[in-house]
Amino acid sequence: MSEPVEDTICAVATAVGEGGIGIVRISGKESLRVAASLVRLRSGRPLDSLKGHTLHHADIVDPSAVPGASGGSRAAPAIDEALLVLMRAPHSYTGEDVVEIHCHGGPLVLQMICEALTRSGARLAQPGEFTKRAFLNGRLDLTQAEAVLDTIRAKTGSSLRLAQEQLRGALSKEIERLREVLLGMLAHVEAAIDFTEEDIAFIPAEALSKGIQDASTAISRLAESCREGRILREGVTAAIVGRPNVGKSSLLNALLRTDRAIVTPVPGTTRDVLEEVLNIRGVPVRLLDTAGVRDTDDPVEQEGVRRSRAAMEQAELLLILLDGSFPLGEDDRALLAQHQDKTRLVAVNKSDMPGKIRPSELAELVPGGAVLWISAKTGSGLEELRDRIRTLILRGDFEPGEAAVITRLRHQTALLKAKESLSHAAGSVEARLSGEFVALDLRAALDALGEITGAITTEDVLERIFSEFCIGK
Ligand SMILES: Nc1nc2c(ncn2[C@@H]2O[C@H](COP(=O)(O)OP(=O)(O)OP(=O)(O)O)[C@@H](O)[C@H]2O)c(=O)[nH]1
Ligand SMILES: [Mg+2]
Repeated sequence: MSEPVEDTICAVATAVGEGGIGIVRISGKESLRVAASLVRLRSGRPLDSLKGHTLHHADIVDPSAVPGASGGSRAAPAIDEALLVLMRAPHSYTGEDVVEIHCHGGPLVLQMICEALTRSGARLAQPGEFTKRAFLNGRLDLTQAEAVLDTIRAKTGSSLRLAQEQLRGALSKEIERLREVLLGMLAHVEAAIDFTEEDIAFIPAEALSKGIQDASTAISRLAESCREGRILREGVTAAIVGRPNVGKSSLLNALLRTDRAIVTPVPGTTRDVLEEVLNIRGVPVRLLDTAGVRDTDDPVEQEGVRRSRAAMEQAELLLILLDGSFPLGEDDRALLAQHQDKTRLVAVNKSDMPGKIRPSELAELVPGGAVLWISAKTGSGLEELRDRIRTLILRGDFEPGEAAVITRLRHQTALLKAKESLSHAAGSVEARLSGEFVALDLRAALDALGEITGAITTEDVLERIFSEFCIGK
């Protein structure tokens, strides 16, 4: 664990650029003293007489701008008029004394305030340092700190719901529950070691094996939720692919409900890969529109086709589009034969025109046979397409909030480590080895679980997690 935090930090907490309001946040033992050097309350009261969780009208002045002017000088020129929020330790985000200056959101005003604060003894905060202090002071555990970042970055309602569940402790509680179970078993095993001469079986080997097995199953289930958690947090990349003129760009436009991509009756219209992020039933999807794939002598189109193939490699989901107003061609068949290992969705477009493709001939070419008939022009079938994309990506009817979910590889790695230790423990029980071996592995599993919440952590891990944050959070 780190040393206790001694210094006082400050940073602009609002986004860079012009805004109606800008907030400078100060946290640490010296927050009040540092703020007092440039804050004059309209009430005339000194800052240290104020109660926590109160709001005050104030003038912010720059004492350094007047030669010889001290902190209390009336001659110091004004930087801005502001509202000051005071939160006393431990009842603040960081658990320390926190002062927030809510001023006008101009970059110069905010910069001048931060400069004046640093001259008075505060230090500019590192990225995520306020949240790191909240963690070090026990206000949040690591999964909750990560959820703060996920809340800021959430792109869809489902991503936000997941982040909020985690912030409220859904994952922490599940990890804590698992730790309690393991601690219970460890207590029995250790008691049995201490009393070994009396040969008392504190917990029968069968019951111990079953307990370890159950905990291991729960850990596996949680580890598997990483896929859904990461998808909601980070999104997935989906590429619309097909031969020229099947309506790929029309489909991108229809899903986006804008005229983003050029659409013409000329085959080979799209040359570059276009990219847009959209919310499909709560899943953030990075959708790629690609050039139609065919053999061509045109060097520009050849480059487009090369990029389409690269997009196909990169995408986690392939939306293979066919043109229902034409019979299936060789290009279509070749495309359907590729990338069968990827998650794929086959859709037949232009269902508003007389159909030239028979469902039965497609059934042979599409493993599983699931094909959708849609029309990018009329919008027919697009709602079902959205449903299918979500079901395919999230595998089934996953809903955030129903069970604890992990959202990072960091969580999954720790869970798998815990599972491995449990499997060693189970082996020792089976082989009727001394309880000390079992206890060792149970403790290793407990430590691995503790890494998730930060009960066990290192400065490296903290550095990695908090450096992802913005400054001021
Ligand atoms: N009737 C009908 N026409 C469509 C539909 N979708 C697209 N089209 C037409 O098909 C033609 C080609 O559409 P695009 O969206 O440019 O096709 P694309 O697959 O992007 O073509 P490339 O960029 O050349 O590979 C245009 O004339 C569209 O208006 C549809 O659902 N029904
Ligand atoms: Mg196109």
